[in-house]
Amino acid sequence: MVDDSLLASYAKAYAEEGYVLVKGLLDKAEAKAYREESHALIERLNRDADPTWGSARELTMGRQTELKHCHDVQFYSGAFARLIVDPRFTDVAAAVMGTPNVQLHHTKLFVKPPEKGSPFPLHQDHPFFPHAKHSMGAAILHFDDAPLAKGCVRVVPGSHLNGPLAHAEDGGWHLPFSEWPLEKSVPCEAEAGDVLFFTYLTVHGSGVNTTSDARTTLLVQYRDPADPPTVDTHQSLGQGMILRGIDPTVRGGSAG
Ligand SMILES: O=C(O)CCC(=O)C(=O)O
Repeated sequence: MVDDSLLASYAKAYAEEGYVLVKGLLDKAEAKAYREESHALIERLNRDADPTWGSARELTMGRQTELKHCHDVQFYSGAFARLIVDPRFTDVAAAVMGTPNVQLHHTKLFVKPPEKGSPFPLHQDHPFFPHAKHSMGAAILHFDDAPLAKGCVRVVPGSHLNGPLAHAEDGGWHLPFSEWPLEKSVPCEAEAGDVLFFTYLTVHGSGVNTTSDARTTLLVQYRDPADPPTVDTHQSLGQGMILRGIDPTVRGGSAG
C-alpha cells in the first residue's frame, strides 16, 4: 500500500505540473525480471513492423532509427497481466485522477534499441483518443535506467493547463516543430523501477537512444470509467478492463 500523504503529494504534482515521477514503485529485481520478460516477448514475436512515427525523421535529420513494440502485452504474458492490476500502480493512477476507479485503455511495450532507438516528437495523447472529461493518463513503467542519452521521456511542465492543442498528422500526431522543438521540454531521467505518470494533455516526447544499451518501458494508458470517449477510435484488445474499483456506468442488463 502506498502511504496516503505520498499519494496526495503525487496528485498535487500531477494536477499542477501535469506529471509526476514516482521513484522505486517497482524494486530493482522486479524491474530486471520485467525487462527480461519484455525482451523475451519481443524475441518470441519476431515482428518486422516498426512503429517509429514518420514525423520522427524530422528529429533525426532523416537518419533511420528503430523501435520495437508490442501492444496489449497482458495477452501475451501473465507477468504483465499481474503488473497492470498491482495496487502499487493502480493506487497511484486512482490518486492522480482523483477517482477510486481505474479502467484500462491499452498497454504498449517499447524497446528502444541501442544506438538507434527512435525518438517521439512533442505531442499530446489527446488527439489519438479524445475523452469528454480528459481523465485519461499514461504511466510509463521503466524496466531499465533511462538517462537522457537513452532517449528518456521528456515533458513540458504545466502544458496540460492549456487544454487540447492543434496537432499535425503526418505519421503520428505531433505539434508543429517550429513552436515545439524537443528542447522546449524537460527530460524525465528515470531509473529501473520508476514510473512516470502524466495526463493525456501533457505535452511530451523523447529523444534518440544513442547508448549501447536498450531502453525498455511499458506504457499503460488508463482512464476513469465514467469518462466516455468522444470519438470511436483506437480500440484495442482488453480495452475497458477494470484495473481498480468498479465500472459505475454498468446498470442492470439481461440475465445470462
Ligand atoms: O516512450 C516514449 O519515449 C514516448 C512514448 C510516447 O510519447 C507515446 O507513446 O505517446
